[in-house]
Amino acid sequence: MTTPAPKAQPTTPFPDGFVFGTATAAYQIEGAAREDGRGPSIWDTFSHTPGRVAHGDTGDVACDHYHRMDADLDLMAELGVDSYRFSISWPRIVPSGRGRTAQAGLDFYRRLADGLRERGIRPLATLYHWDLPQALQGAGGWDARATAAAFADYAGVVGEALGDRIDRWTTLNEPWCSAFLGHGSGVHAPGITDPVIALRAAHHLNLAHGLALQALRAVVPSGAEYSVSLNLQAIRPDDPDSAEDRDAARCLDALANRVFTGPMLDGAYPQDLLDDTASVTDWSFVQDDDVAAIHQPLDALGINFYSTSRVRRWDGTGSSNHSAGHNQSAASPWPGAESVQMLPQPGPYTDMGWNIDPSGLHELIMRMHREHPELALMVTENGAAYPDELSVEGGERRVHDPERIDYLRRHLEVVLQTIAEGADVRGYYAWSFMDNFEWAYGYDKRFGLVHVDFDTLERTPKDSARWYSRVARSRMLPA
Ligand code: GCO
Repeated sequence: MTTPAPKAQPTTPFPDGFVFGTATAAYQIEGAAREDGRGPSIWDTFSHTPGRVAHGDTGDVACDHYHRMDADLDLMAELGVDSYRFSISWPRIVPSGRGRTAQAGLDFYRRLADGLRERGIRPLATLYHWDLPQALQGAGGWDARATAAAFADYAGVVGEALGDRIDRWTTLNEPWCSAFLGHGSGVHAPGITDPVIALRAAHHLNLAHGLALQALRAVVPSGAEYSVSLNLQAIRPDDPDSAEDRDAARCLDALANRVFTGPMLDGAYPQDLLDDTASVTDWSFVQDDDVAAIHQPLDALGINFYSTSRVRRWDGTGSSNHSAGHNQSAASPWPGAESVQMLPQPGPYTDMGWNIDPSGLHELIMRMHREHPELALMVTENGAAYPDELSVEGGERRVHDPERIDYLRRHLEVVLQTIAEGADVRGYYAWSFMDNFEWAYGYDKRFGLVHVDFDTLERTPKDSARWYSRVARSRMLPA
């Protein structure tokens, strides 16, 4: 009989060395889209295409972080976080995707890394958070194998220039979204809806990850740590006693999770994934040594978590309701899963319409711990959008966001619980440091700890920022 794990108390301190961080991504905050030699990315093209993004919003200005970096870092230092996860904009460094590099772009991230270190905040750099240089899209984008090699070259350039001051690297952010929202449902850039391309893109992203790790390790001083951030999905069968519903969950688990963890962590694509998608593709785009190239050692796995999914076997009548859950859409992003129906989840919901269920985070952390006990884990994104209201009280600007505090607290309680149960969870990054460009939703959805007025660009820490600051400084959840 196994002894039940002790129940973590909210007053249990987080372990020594546990990292409290916040996260952002380049296109969502930087603005300065045409400055200092930056080339256009697929998100510039997509956001400037009418009908793609709510209200026609673009990242042209975003939070104007490119020009306000120092003030933003001061604000971050006031929060007392240990680490900041940001992304490097590929088209700012290599404007055409391959070839000539832009020194000004490298200088910006050098100043960012130095500014963080001066303030005692450890940088964690993501190399790809969806802003593929448009010139590469013109040459096929993630549908083209050569994009993986171009990514490795870019990783080498960045590692060479910044490896002396950044020692935590993430290759890709949420390749599921790049592959399946970008090429399956088409709600993200480049807006393609083709199941074969979606699967090929997934493979080329995997290959890019493996080649980039090799390129980084060749130039970055030893001792650096490497990871990838996956939006692993907690997929539950509607009726756990139904073999058909369990099989539907297995099918989506392969397409959402194991299509990445298979080659990256286990060194093989799962057979059931190949079987399920056989009517779509024979996977002949996977060449002989690809999986070995993808299967590189990792120091940590980043998990991005927001909500859960529920599925059942579908007889093809009615709507398959693919709109449920995090970052999914009305058109199906799931190639080969025509007989799977996504079901609406019970609430409560955030402003995204995503259900709140921290048990999904518990499930995913414990699963990864079980399957890869040697792998350190980090929650590299977790957070909630709410329609925040700014008020002025006694001359002071305030944003009261108790729901967001509750969301963060409940997920941090789960993190403590998984640590008590033996999982090696090293850190937690709240998404996001500040309100920003929420992809197809534009500026409508606010995930920040810090409020941004998108007319004046004024920043106001929300109550959740004060709360998170207490957590980061005291290393425990306040009673
Ligand atoms: C993602 C991205 C972030 C999002 C966040 C909220 O998960 O989609 O990594 O860029 O803004 O997740 O949707």
